[in-house]
Amino acid sequence: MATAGTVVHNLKSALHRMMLIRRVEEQVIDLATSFDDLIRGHYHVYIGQEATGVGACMALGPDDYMFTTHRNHGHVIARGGEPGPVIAEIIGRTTGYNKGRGGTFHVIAKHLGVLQTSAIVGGGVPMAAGAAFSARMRGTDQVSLVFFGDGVLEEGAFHEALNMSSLWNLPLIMMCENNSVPQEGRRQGEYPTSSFAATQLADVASAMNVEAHVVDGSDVRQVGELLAGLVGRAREGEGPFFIESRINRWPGNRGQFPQLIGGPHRMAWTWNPGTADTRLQDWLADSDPVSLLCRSLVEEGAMTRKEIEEVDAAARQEAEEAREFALSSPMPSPESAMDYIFAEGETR
Ligand SMILES: Cc1ncc(C[n+]2csc(CCOP(=O)(O)OP(=O)(O)O)c2C)c(N)n1
Ligand SMILES: [Mg+2]
Repeated sequence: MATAGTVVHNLKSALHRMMLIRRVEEQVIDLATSFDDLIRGHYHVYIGQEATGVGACMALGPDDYMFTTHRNHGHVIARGGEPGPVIAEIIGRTTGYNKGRGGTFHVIAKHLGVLQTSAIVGGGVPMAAGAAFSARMRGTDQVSLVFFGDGVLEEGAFHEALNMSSLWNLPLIMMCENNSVPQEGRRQGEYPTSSFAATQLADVASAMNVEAHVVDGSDVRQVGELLAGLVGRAREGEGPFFIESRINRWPGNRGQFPQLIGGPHRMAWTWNPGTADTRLQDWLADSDPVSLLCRSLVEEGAMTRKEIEEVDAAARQEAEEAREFALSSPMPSPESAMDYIFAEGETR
């Protein structure tokens, strides 16, 4: 049974994971902007969504499955991935989790139950339903959790997987990260575009007899507690479940490419949002999951500012070392271009 002590311990490790994600993503943005062609094409970061990934992954067991999207870096670290092989994968090095073959969109980590990723909007949901079906067929108690964005509800693959997983009571958890930007007349978290007919995303799941929940995506405790209950119930055969995690998008993620407004995050901004760039202030005060957790831990007397800053310094150092590890790792040789194409080859 969880005691107050274990709750604080879990929150400290959640804080560390969330800070690690943020510091690694800052390195990714720096690598993409300081070097030509190190990351080829587009890339996406998970800054501002850390509480959803970490809170959800805290609830999973070691044998469970996790599927992710174009924002996979943060999900893989939330699941326990090491930052070195994650950054190495992103920049295409042989020491990456997928030996540099996947790049930023495909940080696949089979040893963590991350069997595949999909940058196709909606692509992860049927794969996750398939893994849940496989667990059912094999008689295991594994759960399959899939992260996806609100845009996925516009894709047919989502609706087919929702329907089949409901009919078959699959141990599937559909975690929708709704980071849509609120528009006038809509409350935060309501879907703002004219290209989706439902106002409340959860209604879509409910119509398919899938139990649906809405959670504050800036609050790692809320996400963690909800998911702990749902993962346990999915294991007992009560799935599937749909969750809408409402996220106020990080202002640096509003353009086509991520932008570190005012540079890497400073802890002074956490303690006093008014010291940050004006574009960040409201977000830091009301919505930044890292800053909200830091301030609440201090207010509750669970940690001091100094202790929190030490956790951050450790995360920053890990991210810097991961960057150096990745940059000093070799690119795959041209002769190896045909390796790992077929299943009988060496896989990790
Ligand atoms: C089927 C498909 N259509 C379009 C795209 C291009 N695309 C990449 S990310 C993205 C936005 C997805 O929105 P959402 O699922 O809400 O995720 P977010 O980026 O907001 O986290 C789009 C349209 C794609 N990858 N796949
Ligand atoms: Mg979105």
